[in-house]
Amino acid sequence: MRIIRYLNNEKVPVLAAVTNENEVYSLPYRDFMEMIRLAEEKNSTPLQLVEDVITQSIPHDVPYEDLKLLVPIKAQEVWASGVTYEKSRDGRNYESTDGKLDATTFYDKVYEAERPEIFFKSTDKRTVGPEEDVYLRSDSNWQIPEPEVGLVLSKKGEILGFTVGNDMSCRDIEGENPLYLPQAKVWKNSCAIGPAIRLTETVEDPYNLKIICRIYRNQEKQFEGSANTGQMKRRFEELVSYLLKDNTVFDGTVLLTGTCIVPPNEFTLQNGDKIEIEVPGIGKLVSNVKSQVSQPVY
Ligand code: DO4
Ligand code: MG
Repeated sequence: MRIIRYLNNEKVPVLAAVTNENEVYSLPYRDFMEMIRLAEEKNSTPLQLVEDVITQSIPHDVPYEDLKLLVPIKAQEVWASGVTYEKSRDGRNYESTDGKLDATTFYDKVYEAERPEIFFKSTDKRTVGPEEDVYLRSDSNWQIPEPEVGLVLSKKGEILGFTVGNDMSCRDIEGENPLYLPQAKVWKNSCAIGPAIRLTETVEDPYNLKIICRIYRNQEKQFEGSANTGQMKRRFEELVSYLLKDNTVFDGTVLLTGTCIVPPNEFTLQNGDKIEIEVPGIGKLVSNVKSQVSQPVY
């Protein structure tokens, strides 16, 4: 069972459930977290709550594919984990050593260490949803999407659901100096999540989720890569436990869990590219890449 938000004909955001058969049922809750809280109050589960609504209603007459989807949750904060897959470690080693690796790096160490890398990625205002624009940084010449599975968390750290995320990244800025990480990761529209949240109770094996990334330029596919969460070095609960340590975590926080797909080293995103990140069973997150003119907002 997946939970989405879409814009109805009156331009009002509506929460809805999508079944495995892609039938859409509007839900009588303002947002994802209201549904979770209500399930808790009723001593029920989110899945049970949704199934009760479904048995008492009829599916939407507009097909899922035709809905104007919105970001599935307006997460106050998005955090991210890094170097949780070998592929990311190798990519970071390449960009930080100009491909001339001859010693142990920070990235080798964090891949092996007990403490994972966790960083602040985004806020609600910087995060976009399906079919929206992700922006390029004007001071970077080497930018890529990072396709990642995202965990939707309660403030207590329960994993309420799984979504798809894009941790847009500047390889040149991070490669120049790891202290530049916040600039390599955080800017306007540098994070996308969606199109849906798959309820945890309906995910059979979270360590067997396939992730596929495709990048198109002028309608032609420039890149396709795939990976599986089974390749991850760490456990989801382990990442969540470090995020929670001595921290205030808000209901509906999203934690991205690291990338395992890195386009070839000579590849950089361009204005007009289209990115598709698909996790079968959750959905396909489509983003349009746009250059932005660097304008300070006062
Ligand atoms: O150390 C940099 C961050 C790496 C990252 O974002 C990832 O592995 O997904
Ligand atoms: Mg990442």
